[in-house]
Amino acid sequence: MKITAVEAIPYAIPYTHPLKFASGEVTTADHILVRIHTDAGITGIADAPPRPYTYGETQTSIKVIIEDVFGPDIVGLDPFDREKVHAVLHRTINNQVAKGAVDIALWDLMGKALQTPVHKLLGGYTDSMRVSHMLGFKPAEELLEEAQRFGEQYGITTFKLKVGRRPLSLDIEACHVLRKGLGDDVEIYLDANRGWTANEAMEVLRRTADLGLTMLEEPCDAKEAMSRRRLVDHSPIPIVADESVPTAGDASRELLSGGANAICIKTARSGFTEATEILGLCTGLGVDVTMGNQIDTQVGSLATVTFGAAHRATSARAGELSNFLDMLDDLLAEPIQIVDGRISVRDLPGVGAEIDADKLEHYRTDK
Ligand code: MUC
Ligand code: MG
Repeated sequence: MKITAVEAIPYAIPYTHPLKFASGEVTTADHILVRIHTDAGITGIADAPPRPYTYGETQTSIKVIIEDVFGPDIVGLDPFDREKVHAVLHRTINNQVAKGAVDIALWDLMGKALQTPVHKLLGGYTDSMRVSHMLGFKPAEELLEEAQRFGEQYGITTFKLKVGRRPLSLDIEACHVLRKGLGDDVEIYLDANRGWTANEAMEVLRRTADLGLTMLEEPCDAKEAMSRRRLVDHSPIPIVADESVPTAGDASRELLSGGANAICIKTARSGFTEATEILGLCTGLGVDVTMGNQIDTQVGSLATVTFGAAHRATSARAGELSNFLDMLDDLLAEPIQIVDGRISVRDLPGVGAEIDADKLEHYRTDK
């Protein structure tokens, strides 16, 4: 089987309400749908969500690097020769979201060619994941109402609260209101998206110490090496590296330098291949992992659940899989269902993301 063409299709689907966090805000899913075609008549599919404020990639940059740089150099290669494809991708540094989508589309091709679901090829550990819902910036009472609604409607009992605001009391109050309103059995953890300094994060941990929070993600810029290491050393809960660790090399640096003691894996920026390397590093070192959400569509969330359910360590914690619920629509032909707080893998060849052709035609912005 040979790759014959690589397409990077821009599309835009509005959100019903914006998701706000310390480093940005999302009002529209202005993503890229990647399609890799082959001479076997099989097409691999993946979604690329640009996060310009995080990684610097935009919808345009992802389209251009895939169509003008990566695509022409992987045409003619066999999708099963993954190392050859990765040798091409690795010549270029950064551009992790574009590379991640190419990688997932390759795995989709391999699964389809073998008539096997990719979650089986990757590890086949379990067939569903518990869902964690991400709560963006809102007044504390509205956050509580959203969490209670998601609990009642979908059975979700794990929430990641976006923090990183100043004054610190805004987020500290939100933590107290959520814990009081949700009770002790609900898991709550925090993600500051680099909004604080390490010392501010330390103060927040002190002032929320009695709330049973389970993790603090990317509290400050990982480059604040010394104070971040002090935070990691003194924190009673794991300090999770997220945007500082898109590659296995980044994860090694943060873990070995003491900048983090847990790692968030996102398939959108690491693909399945690099995510597997990061996971091996973490399990080898005895470090916890979480499956993160890059504010993914249903197509992207299916990729996350495919990888997450495939391995023991990635399915141990709830994965961040539900933010697509804030989108007005999606490209996925068969919508994802959240049942009793869980999302199941699809027992279809490949990743199982069948695209609704009419919706793609409607939402694509290049025609
Ligand atoms: C997260 O975990 O940080 C926000 C920005 C981004 O790149 O991903 C999201 C969620
Ligand atoms: Mg994060």
